[in-house]
Amino acid sequence: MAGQVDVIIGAQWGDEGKGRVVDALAGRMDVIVRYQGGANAGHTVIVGDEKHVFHLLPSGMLYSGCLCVIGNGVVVDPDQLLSELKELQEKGKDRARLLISGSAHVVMPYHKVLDGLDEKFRGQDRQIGTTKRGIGPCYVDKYNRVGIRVEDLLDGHVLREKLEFNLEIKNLLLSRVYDESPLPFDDLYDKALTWGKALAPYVGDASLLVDEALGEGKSVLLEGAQGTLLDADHGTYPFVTSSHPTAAGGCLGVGIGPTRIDRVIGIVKAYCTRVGDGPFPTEDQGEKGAYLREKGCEFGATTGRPRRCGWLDMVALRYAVRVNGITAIALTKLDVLDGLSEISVCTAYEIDGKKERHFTNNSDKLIEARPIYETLPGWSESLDACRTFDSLPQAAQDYVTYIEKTTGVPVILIGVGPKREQTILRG
Ligand code: 2SA
Ligand code: GDP
Ligand code: MG
Repeated sequence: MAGQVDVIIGAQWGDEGKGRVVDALAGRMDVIVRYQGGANAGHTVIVGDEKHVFHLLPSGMLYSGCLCVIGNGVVVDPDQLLSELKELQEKGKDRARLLISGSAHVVMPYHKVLDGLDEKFRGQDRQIGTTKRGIGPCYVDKYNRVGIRVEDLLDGHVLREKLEFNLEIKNLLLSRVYDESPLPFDDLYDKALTWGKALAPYVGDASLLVDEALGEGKSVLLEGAQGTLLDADHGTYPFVTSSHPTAAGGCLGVGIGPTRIDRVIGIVKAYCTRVGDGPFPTEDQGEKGAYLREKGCEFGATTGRPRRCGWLDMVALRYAVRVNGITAIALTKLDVLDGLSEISVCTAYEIDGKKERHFTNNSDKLIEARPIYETLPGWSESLDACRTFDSLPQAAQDYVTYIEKTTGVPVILIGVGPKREQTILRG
C-alpha cells in the first residue's frame, strides 16, 4: 500500500455503498479525501450496532491515524459540516485528523434557496429531482467566478467585498425573477464570519499535504460521491449532479496529477437504483422493484426519498468501466438478491427498433431504450454469514463471475450485508 493512490467511484447512479467500501479499506490507508459534491451525498457506514451517515466528512473519520481531507472540488456547507463534526465528537468517534482545502467553495444559504426555486421553476416535466442542498447554484457561482471559498471566510475584508457583490445579484434575482424577499447582508456576514472562526483550525493546502504524504510513502484513498451516470459530462445530462463523480474528478478535486493514480475501484451494486429524475432503462416499477426497495432499504441517505429500483445494467456498467478506467470492482448488496429464483441482467438495449450494445448519455435517446435481458439463476440461501467466496452458493459465485467476464474487471470485494464485517475480500 505504500505510496499507493486508489480512487473509489460509484459505477452507477450513486448509493452503491461507497461509504462502506471506504470504511472497509480505510484501515490500510493513511489519507482519505472527499473530492467532489457536497452535503447532497450520504455515505453510510455501519459498525456494530451504530450507523454513521457521512455527508461531507470523508468516510475514514472513524480511523485513528488517518488524515481525512475535504478537497478543493467539494462544495462545503459549513453548518452541515460543523454539525456532522460535533455529532461525531460527542460520540467520541472523531478519530481522524481533518483538513479542509481553503480553495473549496462554500454553499451559502442563498444557494439552497435558489436550488429549491429553480426546481419549482422547471416544473414537473423538467425538474432534476435535486437534493435541494444548494449544490448546483454553488457550482454555478464557482464556474461564473463569483464563488466564495473557504479561505475567504477567514478574512473579514475579503468576505465583506465578495458577499456584498454576490448578495446584490442574488437579491435582484430573488426579488425580480422569483418574487421572493431579499436576504439581509448583516445576518449572512455575521454567520459567515462565525463559520470562518470555527473552520479556521482545519483549513490548509490539501494538494500540498497529499503530495507530501505520498512523498513519505503514505497511501491515499480518493472517495467519490454520487456516481458515474450522474457526472456532469458523462452522466445522463441534464439529469446529473453539477460535479465530476468520475475518476478523473479525483485528480482535479484534490490537486494531484493523473499519473499518481494506481487503482480505480468501481463500486457496483448487485442491482440498480436511482434517486431523482431522469432515464433508468432497467427500472422495475412493479412488484420486483418494490421488493428490492424494501429488502435493500433503498431510501435516500440524505433526503429519505424512496429510490427507484431495477436490474443490473451491463450496458451502463461497461460504459462506467470505460469512462473511469475501472481496474477493480467492489460488488455490494449481493445479499439483497437472496431468495430470488431468477435474476435479470440487461445485456443490450433496443432503441428505435435497433439493438444497441453501447450506452448513450443522451437522455432523450436513453429514455427510449428498452432493456434486453438475460436471466441468470438465483439462490435460496442467505448470504449474510458468508465470509469467503467459496462459501457463497454456486449461483451467487456464478453471478460474480458473470460480472467479471462481461466487464473484464476482477471483483475484489463483495458485500453480503451492511455491517463492516459482512465483507468478503478477495486478493
Ligand atoms: P444535486 O442535489 O444537485 O446533486 O442533485 C442532482 C441529481 O443528483 C442526484 N444525487 C444523488 N443520487 C444518489 N444519492 C445521492 N445522495 C443521497 C443518498 C440522495 C438522497 O445517499 O441517498 O438522500 O436523496 C445523491 N445526491 C445527488 C439527485 O438525486 C439528482 O438526481
Ligand atoms: P453510498 O452513497 O454509495 O455510500 O451508499 P449509501 O450509504 O447511500 O447507500 C447504501 C446503503 O446500502 C446503505 O444503507 C448501506 O448500509 C447499505 N449497504 C452497503 N453495502 C451493503 C451490502 O453489501 N448489503 C446490504 N444489505 N446493504 C448494504
Ligand atoms: Mg448515498
